[in-house]
Formats: sequence, C-alpha cells, structure tokens
Amino acid sequence: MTGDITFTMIKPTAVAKGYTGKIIDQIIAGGFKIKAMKYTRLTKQEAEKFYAVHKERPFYDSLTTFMSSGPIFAAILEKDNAVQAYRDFIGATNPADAVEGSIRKLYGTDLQANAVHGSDSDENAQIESNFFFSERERY
Ligand code: 3AN
Repeated sequence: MTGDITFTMIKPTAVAKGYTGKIIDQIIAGGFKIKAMKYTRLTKQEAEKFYAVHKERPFYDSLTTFMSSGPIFAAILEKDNAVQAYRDFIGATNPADAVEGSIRKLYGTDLQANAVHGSDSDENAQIESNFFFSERERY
C-alpha cells in the first residue's frame, strides 16, 4: 500500500568495503521488512535514467558514474510511513552530518558515497521499486 514501502540501494563503495551484511542487519533490526532484494549492477545509462530527477544538478554525471562503478544491493522495504521512517533512520545525506550510529554515519564515505539511497517520496518509492523489481519478485 502507498506509504508502506520505500526503496533503497546499498551503494558501490559500501558493498566493496564489505558493509553489506552489517547494513542489512541494521535495516532489519530497525523494523523494516525486506519485500524484495537483488545484487546487481547499473549501467551508466540505467543510472542516468534512475537519477533523471537530478539531471540538472551539477553532480549528476559524477553520481551516475559512481552508481554504475560497481555492484549494488537494491531492495524494497516495508514499514508504516516507510519513506520518512527510513530517511530518519539512515541519517543525513552527508555522512559528516548524520546522527551517531546511523547507517550513513557508520558506513558512509562522503556526500556521494553515502552508503545507501532512500526514496524521497511515496511516488518515487513506487517508481524506483518498479525500476528494479517485477511483482513476482516481491514477497
Ligand atoms: P538523499 O539521497 O538524502 O535524498 P539528495 O536527493 O539530495 O539526497 O541527493 C541524491 C544523491 O545525490 C545522494 N544520495 C547523494 O549521494 C548525491 N549527492 C547529493 N549532493 C551531492 C553533491 N553535492 N555531490 C555529489 N553527490 C551528491
């Protein structure tokens, strides 16, 4: 149901550093149910499509190059008020500003390699989930 799901990715740097297991543990301990998950890699073109809302931002090329630089984990998470709950849970966009103990504080490297993505609205949660997952990949 709208409002109950959000979409996340564990970004390439966090995956490469071996933080995936710890991040998934923390997500589950935070009360988020995993509805879908896959290990995959975006092409540059796919990353550009995924981040099309940021097309005019100065960091668009750098962000899409980074997000296609290595494998990621993509997932749909379920919880009441999932989008806002997950954004509060992972911490501020810049890991330096993120609350102590949050995923971005613990596992983020910098503003771009900030460990995880989290949808910013219910509408984008649906669009982003549909980008990666078919209905029969969700449980
Ligand atoms: P959030 O992911 O917290 O919603 P947004 O929507 O401001 O943050 O940014 C989208 C993504 O773009 C972020 N996940 C972040 O990695 C990246 N980003 C944001 N600002 C910058 C920046 N100044 N330089 C490089 N990457 C950035």
